[in-house]
Amino acid sequence: MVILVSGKPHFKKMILIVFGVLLLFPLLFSGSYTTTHAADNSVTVYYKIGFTTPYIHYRQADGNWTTAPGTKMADSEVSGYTKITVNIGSAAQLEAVFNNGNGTWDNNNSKNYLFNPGTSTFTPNASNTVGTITTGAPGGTTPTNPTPAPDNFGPVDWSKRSIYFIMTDRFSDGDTSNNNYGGFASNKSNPSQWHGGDFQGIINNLDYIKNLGFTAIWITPVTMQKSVNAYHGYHTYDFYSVDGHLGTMTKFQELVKTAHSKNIAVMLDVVVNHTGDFRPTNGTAKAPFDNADWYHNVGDITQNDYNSNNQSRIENGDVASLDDLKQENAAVATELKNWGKWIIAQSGVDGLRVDTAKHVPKWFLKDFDTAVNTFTIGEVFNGDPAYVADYSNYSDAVLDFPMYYTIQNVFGHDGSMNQIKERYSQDYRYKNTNLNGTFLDNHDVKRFLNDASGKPGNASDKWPQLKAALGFMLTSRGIPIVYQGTEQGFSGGDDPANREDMTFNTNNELYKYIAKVNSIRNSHPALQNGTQKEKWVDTNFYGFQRSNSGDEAVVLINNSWESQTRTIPNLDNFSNGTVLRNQMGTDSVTVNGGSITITLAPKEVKILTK
Ligand SMILES: [Ca+2]
Ligand SMILES: [Ca+2]
Ligand SMILES: [Ca+2]
Ligand SMILES: [Ca+2]
Repeated sequence: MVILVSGKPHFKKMILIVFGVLLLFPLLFSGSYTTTHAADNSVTVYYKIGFTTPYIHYRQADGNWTTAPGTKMADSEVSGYTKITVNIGSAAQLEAVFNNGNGTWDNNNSKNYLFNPGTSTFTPNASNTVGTITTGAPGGTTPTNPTPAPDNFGPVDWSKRSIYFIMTDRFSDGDTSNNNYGGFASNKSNPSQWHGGDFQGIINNLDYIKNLGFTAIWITPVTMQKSVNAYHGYHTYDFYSVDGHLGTMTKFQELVKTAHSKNIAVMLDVVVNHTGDFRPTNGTAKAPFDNADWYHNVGDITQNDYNSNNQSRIENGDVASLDDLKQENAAVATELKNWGKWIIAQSGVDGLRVDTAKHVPKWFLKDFDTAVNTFTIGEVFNGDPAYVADYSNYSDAVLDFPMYYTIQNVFGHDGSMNQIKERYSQDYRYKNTNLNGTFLDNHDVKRFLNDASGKPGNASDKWPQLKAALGFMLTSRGIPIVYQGTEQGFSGGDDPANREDMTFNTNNELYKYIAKVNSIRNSHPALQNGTQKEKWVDTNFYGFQRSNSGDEAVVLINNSWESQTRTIPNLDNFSNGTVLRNQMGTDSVTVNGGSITITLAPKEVKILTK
């Protein structure tokens, strides 16, 4: 039935007419309300968009009808459909009619539509007469794009992996047709705008990454953005859509499957702390994140909040005006967890990097980790292990910011190796340091080569410092993470200078160096997740041994600009006369009474194995 109303002056009259019709029918179906159901008895309805702005007028859990025109239906994760979930209390079915919010109705010829508990999809008839109801979400039980076929990759032991970190927009443009998606044009001459990198570009360069020796990639967030400046992906507009600059969900699935075929695991960056900066003047993120009650809205976190370690402000305030999500609203927590499960099921990724974790309540990080049932590693941007390490009890692991600062001091500024000993002295605070994400730099800080002091008297000579840092990081405890471009000698400063467009020169000396260290790491379980014992430390020299089920490796690092000779005693598990070969070169050394005497060139790293 269609009730034509030509304009607002007739609106009250329309409501009277509508109620005259609708109030009768609930009585006809009153028998539906005699069955007792659980309190969480709910109905989810997908509405295939016929009315441009559809409303659903329905009988609520208390048996009363909504006030006409009812509830505006929110966009769903399925393109072309809106969606609503209604608690029907003790009712057996949901009774509902649809309208355009302005007097045009579709109400099953005045008999109301009836939806069973669970999920249904309603498709209006093209001529807007009686529509049809099918069980399940649009296209079947999976509420959107094709589910990737299982590729038997299985659960990933992240403690054995090494990660290459990709900022997708700045990596490789494999499909120029998507560069101006949504009207947000790519402009490579502006470092703060989209540059065109995409999933296809990553697919095209997976062998570049594999040959560099990495066994995993971490990619920046894939959710739909809504800004010419949100190329990085951290300003979500629509959680349930993939940003078109990067490609489609189908292309994302292809990326994951292709990576898996090359034994490369995939970690996805996710942001559950905030959306983009939409409130208060630019609307909100897309439904269902379009409710004011879903945000804290208590203003920005101030420098004073950080300085005074005001954790409630750090968790509830906005990070740089980004709209802070209110996880203590149960609807928000549920939606974020459902979204996390959905994006994993859809894409087939193997783990999540949780952005801005120190701004998210710890209890929610734990809930989220449990719900998504995969590996989660939190970004807790803080140099104090006493603050950072506790987060490893809520996510599976944390990015090791304290170690980042230590590496910067020791290797970037020729600091004392005793700082490494000091850093390791705090390892007891973490749940499992073999899962700490270690890094020299990332997209939020100056690149190592920008910050490093260089050789005394020749400050531009920084590569020896970088190689020593890489040699340490790629062999020591934790999951090593290398930011794209490190292997090309990129040296950008603060954001956005540190987000250079990639180049792919496999002859670069740094590319070859990383590939070499990674190949040694990949063939030695001791260097992946073996136990680690310090064997030598002084100002200029550090040595450690790692052991794993009979596999042994000794790593020695000279952090000075002069050659250094040391006798390292007390090595484990080597019989007298054992020859240890330096896998980074051609030299070898013989174990004598558990000791070796060895000379390292300036800034040299040696990796000794049998
Ligand atoms: Ca592109
Ligand atoms: Ca927060
Ligand atoms: Ca805001
Ligand atoms: Ca987990």
